Amino acid sequence: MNATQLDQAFAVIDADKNGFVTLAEITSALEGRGIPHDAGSMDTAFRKLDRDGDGRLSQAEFSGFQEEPFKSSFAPTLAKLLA
Ligand SMILES: [Ca+2]
Ligand SMILES: [Ca+2]
Repeated sequence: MNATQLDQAFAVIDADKNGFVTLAEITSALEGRGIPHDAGSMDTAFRKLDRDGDGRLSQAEFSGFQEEPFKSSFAPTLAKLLA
């Protein structure tokens, strides 16, 4: 998944188009498309990526999914949002 695809996944997940994604938006995007994921590890990753702790991920924070240790676990899952 490249940077463009990551931006596209962000746009798909950001259902209310406010420029931030919440854990609820991520979960709903994945579940709405029947994409299997581990809710517990997604929750853990979300908290780690939320560097300013405001409970939502900016596009910059979201780009952390592109970096290890998150990339191997989550990039394939997020890529399915674009399929
Ligand atoms: Ca949003
Ligand atoms: Ca944040």
